[in-house]
Amino acid sequence: MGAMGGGMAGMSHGDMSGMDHGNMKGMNHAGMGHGAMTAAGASTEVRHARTEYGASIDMRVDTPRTNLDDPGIGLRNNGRRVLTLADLHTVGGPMDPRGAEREIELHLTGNMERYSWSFDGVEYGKSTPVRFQYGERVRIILHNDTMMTHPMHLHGMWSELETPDGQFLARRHTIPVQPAQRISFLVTADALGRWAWHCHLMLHMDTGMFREVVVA
Ligand SMILES: [Cu+2]
Repeated sequence: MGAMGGGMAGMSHGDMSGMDHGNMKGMNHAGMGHGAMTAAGASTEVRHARTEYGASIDMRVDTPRTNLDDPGIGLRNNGRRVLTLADLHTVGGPMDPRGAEREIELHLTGNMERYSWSFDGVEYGKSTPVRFQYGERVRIILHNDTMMTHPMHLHGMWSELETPDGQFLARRHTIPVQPAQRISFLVTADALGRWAWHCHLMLHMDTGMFREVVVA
C-alpha cells in the first residue's frame, strides 16, 4: 500500500465533520439548484452518505482526483507506455446524445481489516436496489474511498465513460476506479429488469461490493 502517491492527501479517518445531507442516490437534481452540478460535467462536491460513517468503513476521500491518465499502482514510471482510460475513444460517439437527466453518486467503500466491501458502506445483504427509470439518461458518479482499484461492472446497459468536463470518451461494460479517484459515466436505462452491478474482484463482490439495479 506504499505506492499511493498524491492520492492520499485528502483522506480522512474517522472525521465526522464532512457529514452532510446523506445519501443522494435516487434524488432528482433537476431544479434543485445544486451549486456544484455543472451543465458540462459531473458535480464535484463530495457527498459521503450517512451510512459511510460506520464500522464497515475505514477510510473516506474528501479531495478525490478525477484525471483518467494514471496507469495505476505498480505501473507508473516503469519505462513503458501503459494504456489508460484517457487513451480510449469509442468511434462514433455516445449511443444516446442526451445529457444526464439526473445524477447518482455512489462511493466504493470497505474496511481492509474486516475485509468487507460495499457501496456507501452498505454491504449487498443490507442494501436495497438502485432504481433507474426506464428510458432515462442518468449520470453515475463512482467515488473510490478505498486503497484498492475496483473494476466495476454494470450489467444490462452500457457505461459511457466521460471526462471530468463531460466529454464522451468510451463505451464500456466494466470501468476500473482507482484509489481516491472519482469518475463518471452516462447510462441510458434501456433494458427493463433486474441487473447486477458489482466489483469484478471476486473477493470484493462476495463480501458485499454488489448492488442490484432495477430498471422499471
Ligand atoms: Cu473491488
